[in-house]
Amino acid sequence: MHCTRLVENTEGIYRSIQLNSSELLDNFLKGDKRALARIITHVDNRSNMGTEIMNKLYGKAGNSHIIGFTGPPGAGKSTLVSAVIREFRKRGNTIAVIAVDPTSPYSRGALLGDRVRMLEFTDDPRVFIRSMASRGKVGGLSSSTYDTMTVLDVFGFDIIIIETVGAGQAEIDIVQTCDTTVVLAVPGLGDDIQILKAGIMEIADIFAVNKSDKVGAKELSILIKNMLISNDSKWQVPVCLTSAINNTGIEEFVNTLNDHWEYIKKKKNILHDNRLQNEIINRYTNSIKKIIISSSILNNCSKLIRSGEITFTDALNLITKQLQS
Ligand SMILES: Nc1nc2c(ncn2[C@@H]2O[C@H](COP(=O)(O)OP(=O)(O)OP(=O)(O)O)[C@@H](O)[C@H]2O)c(=O)[nH]1
Ligand SMILES: [Mg+2]
Repeated sequence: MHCTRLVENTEGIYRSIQLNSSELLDNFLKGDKRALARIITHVDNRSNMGTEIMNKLYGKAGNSHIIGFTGPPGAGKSTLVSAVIREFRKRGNTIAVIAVDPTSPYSRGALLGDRVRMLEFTDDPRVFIRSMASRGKVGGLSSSTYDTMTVLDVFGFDIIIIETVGAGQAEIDIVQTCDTTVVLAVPGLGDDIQILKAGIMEIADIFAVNKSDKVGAKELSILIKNMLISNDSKWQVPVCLTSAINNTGIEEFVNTLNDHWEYIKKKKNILHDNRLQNEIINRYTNSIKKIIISSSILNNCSKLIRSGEITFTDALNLITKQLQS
């Protein structure tokens, strides 16, 4: 017991002082970054104190510009995010980053690389970086990631960036959660395949063709532009060329992020709407699956379809009716 506590004491002396939730919350609301880190740990561990604090914070969020960065592994997401942090800091904005690892459930801590890359910001009190595992929820963002976003929002960060490897569901979750979704593409990966991957064109508010110092970047940006279906919306998805390591195109890219924020701000979906929707859908999906699996209706209907007694549509209607009753 004692040992466990010691292991958890990653924030030093501060952690050994036992604060109750309202003291912790007071410090947090005064802008204490250690209190922020501690609250996130509580939220991540799903502790009672975490839940207690979250219930007080839910109503206060909604001011930060939440930006999602997604794209294939190694596209330069973390490097680009670092360059973006530098640019936003130059402009006086405060910024928090959550690096989500959606890949494997057993690789907690695998994002050490990202942490190391972003070490240059550890002394800046206006930058906060946290790595989180997506932990279980198939490919998507975990509940504690949503909660962490809320915590960071209430703390008052102007910008919150979520970095996630493009892995299907995580991308979709990002769109539902972020105000601005940036999709990274890089030359040399077999262009069309990476872009055409399930619905990626639809989710991007902004494309960043990173590694623009490499051969084929310009061609790739033209290809993407041509693939973008122009719609009636006032926002036409821009394709930015960036070279994160050479710091080129970053100013323009950050201007584009701000342009989208100006465009979307008025109709910003408060995080909770999306999260409530996601969680309710998950809950219902799970309970519906349980009902279907535990009943014989699926099996019976399949038999009836096979024997020609009912059609597929009849079966669908029958099952839906049963679920609603
Ligand atoms: N040539 C070139 N290399 C870059 C650029 N941006 C990043 N890289 C390199 O690409 C490699 C991967 O960069 P990361 O920032 O770790 O990429 P990532 O997308 O965050 O990777 P994961 O988080 O592992 O998916 C590193 O070696 C970077 O130095 C760029 O603009 N040009
Ligand atoms: Mg990364």
